[in-house]
Amino acid sequence: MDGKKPYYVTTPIYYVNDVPHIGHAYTTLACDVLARFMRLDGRDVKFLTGTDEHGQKVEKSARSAGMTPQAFTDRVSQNFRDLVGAMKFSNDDFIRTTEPRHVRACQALWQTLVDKGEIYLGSYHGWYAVRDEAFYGEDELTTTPTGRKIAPSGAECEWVEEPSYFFRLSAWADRLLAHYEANPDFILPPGKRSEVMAFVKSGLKDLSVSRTTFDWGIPVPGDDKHIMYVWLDALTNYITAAGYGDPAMAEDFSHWWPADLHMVGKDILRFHAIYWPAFLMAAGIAPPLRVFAHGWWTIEGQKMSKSLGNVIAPQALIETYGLDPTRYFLLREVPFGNDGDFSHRAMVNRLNGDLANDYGNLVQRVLSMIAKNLSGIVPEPGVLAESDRRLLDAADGLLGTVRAEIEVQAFHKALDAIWAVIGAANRYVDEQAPWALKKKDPPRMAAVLYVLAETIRHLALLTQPIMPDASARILDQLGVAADARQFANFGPVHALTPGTPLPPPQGVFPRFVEAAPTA
Ligand code: ME8
Repeated sequence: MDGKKPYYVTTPIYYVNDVPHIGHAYTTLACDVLARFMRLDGRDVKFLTGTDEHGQKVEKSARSAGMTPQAFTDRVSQNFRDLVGAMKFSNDDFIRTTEPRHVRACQALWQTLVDKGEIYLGSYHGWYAVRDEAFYGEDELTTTPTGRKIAPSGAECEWVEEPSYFFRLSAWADRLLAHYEANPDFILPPGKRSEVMAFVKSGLKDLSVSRTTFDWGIPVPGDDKHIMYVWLDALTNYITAAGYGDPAMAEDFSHWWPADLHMVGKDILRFHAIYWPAFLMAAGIAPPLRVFAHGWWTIEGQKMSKSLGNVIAPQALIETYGLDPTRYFLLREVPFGNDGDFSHRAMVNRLNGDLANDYGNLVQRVLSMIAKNLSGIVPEPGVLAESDRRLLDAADGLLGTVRAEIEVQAFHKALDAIWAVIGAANRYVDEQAPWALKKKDPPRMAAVLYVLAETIRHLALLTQPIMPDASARILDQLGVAADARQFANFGPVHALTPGTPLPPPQGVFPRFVEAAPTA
């Protein structure tokens, strides 16, 4: 904590009953890119992910695996930690809701809500979907010919009748609406904000926040027949990790909270944009600054499901296409916030088009000309022409553009802007034809290659958050020191130093070649 502006970003905490797939990797990847970007931009970053380990759904999965819930969650939580390693996520913390720090924070929040008169004892009777760990009103359900009740998410509901504590959610509708009005960017994208507002305007009922018919969860303070509703438990993770409920961490909590961003899938927006700010406001805690709901991926046009057998493990993508192309594809292919489809064809087009042909080829051409024609030494720029300045200014100006897009989680637009400069740089190579200048005008060839190398330095600095390995390899090949890769090194002041010897160039983005069909 050194006076730099803090940036706190969180992923949803994942249910451990599932194996990690591309949907989970997507959410965490978006946060990873934000966290890396903000660190490079000089912010003090906290990036949190973790696992949601309590509740009926996890208890059921443990039982069918023939294990105790604790042993089961200890084992499967590891799958999500392995994903962190495989995708090179740079999270600063990994929270498990079974940890003592989290139990303490949940009980502290509960007690505060009780003290403020926001929780009361009653009894619940209604529909509950274990798959979603959510309560549904009769009017939201459809009935199958055999009488089964199905939630809008497709999850089957069961009838529940039991004593329960309630949170006075109904009393918070007006204050929630006032909060959305006063903070137009609290929920993004805007279409999702309208949906949430319409839902709140239609009226909120008090929310059942404890259960008595199973016991895998956090006991209600002073009444341990009840365990806390798993969503109250799960949402609290965001403040647990910031230090809430631990007097020794009061200073950390005021440093990190409110979080800058909770990144979530559209399926769980209601919990984050309605319940969570209401719990927090009721406890006298500031709501997070933003909740962004991203879209869902389908696979080759189909919903991903275990029964269809089309669930894609991120590790499989990494093995087939490489880590950086996978990271690039996921954030480039689909406007962030929309649903998207993953297909092999689309992936190969991006890999061979944007990466190999555009970015890779630019880097490769320039570095090999410097190696061949200039003995691998950064040349003197000499006097710059108008066209040189134009390209350098475009590269320098990218930081502001990309920063503004990243600020609103528009990854695709940030990448569009970067690729526009890659396109301009490739056109500049063709126009200037440095290969033809070798004999005709060597100082001009040196100037052109210097301008290009400097442009590539800017591009590689900016692609670090999305493609950390490839960008590092490019910066290595340009002789950019490890401590000169922050965005503060943008612009002419920190330009490449003429006379610096460069290592021999190596390709960074190989083309994807389809395996020959086997007979
Ligand atoms: O909901 N496309 O956890 P979860 C894109 N434990 N994203 C997808 C996806 C897909 N096909 N499938 C899943 C929970 N996701 C709760 C969260 S937070 C306090 C508690 C992503 O394991 C998406 O972000 O079901 C979704 O919100 C998240 O995985 C849900 O993970």
